[in-house]
Amino acid sequence: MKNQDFLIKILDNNKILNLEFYKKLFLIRRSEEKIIELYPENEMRMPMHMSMGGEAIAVGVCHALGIKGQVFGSYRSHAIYLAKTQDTNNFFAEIYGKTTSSLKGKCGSMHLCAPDFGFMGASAIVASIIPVACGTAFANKRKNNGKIVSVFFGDGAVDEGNFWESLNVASLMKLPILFVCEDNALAVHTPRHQRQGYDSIVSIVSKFNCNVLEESTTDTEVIYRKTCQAIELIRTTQMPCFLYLRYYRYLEHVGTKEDFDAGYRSKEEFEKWHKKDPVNLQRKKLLRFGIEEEQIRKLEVEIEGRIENSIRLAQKAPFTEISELHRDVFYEENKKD
Ligand SMILES: Cc1ncc(C[n+]2csc(CCOP(=O)(O)OP(=O)(O)O)c2C)c(N)n1
Ligand SMILES: [Mg+2]
Repeated sequence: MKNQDFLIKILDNNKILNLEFYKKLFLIRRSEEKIIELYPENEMRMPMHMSMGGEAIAVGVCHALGIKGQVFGSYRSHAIYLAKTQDTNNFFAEIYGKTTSSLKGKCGSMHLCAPDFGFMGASAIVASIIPVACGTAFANKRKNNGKIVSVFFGDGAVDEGNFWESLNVASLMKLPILFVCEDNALAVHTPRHQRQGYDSIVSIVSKFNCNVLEESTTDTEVIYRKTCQAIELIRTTQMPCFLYLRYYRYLEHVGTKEDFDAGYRSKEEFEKWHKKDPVNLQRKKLLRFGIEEEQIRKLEVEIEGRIENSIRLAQKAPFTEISELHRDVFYEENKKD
């Protein structure tokens, strides 16, 4: 292949990759915007921890891991679920608590999972999923199946013993695991500097037998490439990797509203981050690649149609029968107390 053809091929591949990122980012953003619109109707009967602002992390990391890559998340996992599955039918059926969801409405927004797509589970107890992810990584290592587990958690999870014990075990046992710390500098309303007796988590984790990478960006492609580097490091060094990524949470800790009047953070800070909003940034990138505005809009309309349709189906679907309550859950049938 001539040099020029080779360059064109690379550019084409990059364009396809970035288009793929945009489709996922837009799907996640519009799905959450619909939740904001419809939540006040009180038909989605569950707390909502929105991903808005952090979409680039879920899309970049999950794309690098691929469908087979196993991931675990927290109660803030809408973006991970949709990045992994792009399945808005199941997503909306689940958050409307309906039987048409493959989870039958028993998990809700905080405990989303899709094992067929490698999204293995999520927990609302801060940091509690990290040791579960380590256990899965240990099983993969024992089976020698080449799989890499990734676990997403917030900066608040780093305040928990569970995190440090897991990091220690993963470093000691050389587990094939990618720790993804999504740092929005807040645990509910408490800023990081009021909770942590050190300045840099990265410098402490570096003392473990664990690779460390960090990035502060809203560019999905940069996060994707960092994750590819992390996966390569896990494979070549046979050690875990800690990927530290900063982002800004757009909405209140739980709920669908902005909370800049709550007094713990400023609108100016939001505006600074919003200038480099991950979805807008990616859209501009597509235009720079020469993709026409009309083409992008067509794509967006198609995705919006899919979301609207999923919502209509979810609204019309029946609730799960009471007889389902104890199916698919750990339950001691004969326990009498
Ligand atoms: C073990 C435990 N302690 C306290 C809580 C209450 N709680 C829910 S979310 C949260 C903050 C977690 O912050 P972070 O891990 O940074 O995640 P973020 O919400 O910022 O995504 C706390 C303290 C909990 N769910 N679990
Ligand atoms: Mg946080």
